[in-house]
Amino acid sequence: MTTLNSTPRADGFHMPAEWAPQTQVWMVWPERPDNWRLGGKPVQAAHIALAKAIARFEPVTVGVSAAQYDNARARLDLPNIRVVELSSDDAWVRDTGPTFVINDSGEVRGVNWGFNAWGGFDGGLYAPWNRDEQVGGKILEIERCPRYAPEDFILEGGSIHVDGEGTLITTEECLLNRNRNPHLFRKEIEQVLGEQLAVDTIIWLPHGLYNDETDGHVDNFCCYVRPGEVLLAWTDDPQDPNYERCHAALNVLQNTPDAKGRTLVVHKMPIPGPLYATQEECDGVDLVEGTQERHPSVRLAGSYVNFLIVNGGIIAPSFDDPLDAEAEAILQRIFPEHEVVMVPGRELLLGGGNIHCLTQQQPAAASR
Ligand code: KQY
Repeated sequence: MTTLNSTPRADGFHMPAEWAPQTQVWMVWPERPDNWRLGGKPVQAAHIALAKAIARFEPVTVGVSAAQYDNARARLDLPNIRVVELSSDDAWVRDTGPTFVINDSGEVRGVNWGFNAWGGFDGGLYAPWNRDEQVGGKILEIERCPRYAPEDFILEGGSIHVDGEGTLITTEECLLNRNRNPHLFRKEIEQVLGEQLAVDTIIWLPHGLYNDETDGHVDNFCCYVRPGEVLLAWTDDPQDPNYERCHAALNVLQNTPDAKGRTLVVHKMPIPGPLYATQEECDGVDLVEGTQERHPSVRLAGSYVNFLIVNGGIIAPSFDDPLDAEAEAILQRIFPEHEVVMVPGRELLLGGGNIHCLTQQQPAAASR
């Protein structure tokens, strides 16, 4: 595999926005029994529904362990879905996969970040994570994409969103957490992001969503919907622990010009629930020391913002919640040219994330 010594910015590459044309979406088969209840069987059904929904719009590749290969291959024998053997520690390819970058002459490369399972031995979610750490490099090798591998830098794809025009949104709660890159100051983190993704302006939201076990990934809280416009998870209820978080984020978003000098338009998306796992759902998860325990008293970080943009479609989670219809209507209003498809997201949420966290789009670089 070719590892480049330069940086994407120096070579004329940048991270495109999610709405840029894509060649495929990557997913990784969920199976670890200390994260997914009942040996992963309910979430595997939800994962198949998700892969099918995406495959209506573009090809999907699902990476699967040797142990689950036969099962996944048989169940995913569906149009537009490719299955490849790929070891991992869990299914969160948004975070373990590469961040693809493109240039103006039709080339695609990848940034292969360091990964420490959302905090290593200081609040991380499981150990070991060595198979997860290899996922990005393996995907790039399968795709014959040259890779950049920034040294000594931990980053998960779910902790950033870009507009493709020079601005990146992230959260202080995650990127400035001492369990990610404690050896770097904010300015140094900004420099790495600037070089690796070719962004000029970083908008720092103080927090992500309450109880998000990733330490507040932005992809569960706020995302770009087009240049100059974002969608923010929102509550008007001062009793909701998200109230302060949402209002603090709105304040930053309305007062930080982007790289093009624009003041952002902020759309609001209600937060479902509050949602909780049932005792039965928690009891279905294996207890393993060092892995996140599940308890019915702990509010789940459910969010409609955790959706994926594909070619012509928006794939968003539903939660059997009274707000599902409103969320779908908001997405359809914001994306009038896309078909909004709601996919059951509860089983995905029980594992600690949702659709955006479980997918990684691969951009198609059209020659200009
Ligand atoms: O949401 C994500 N990006 C990852 C969540 C990991 C949860 C592991 N239990």
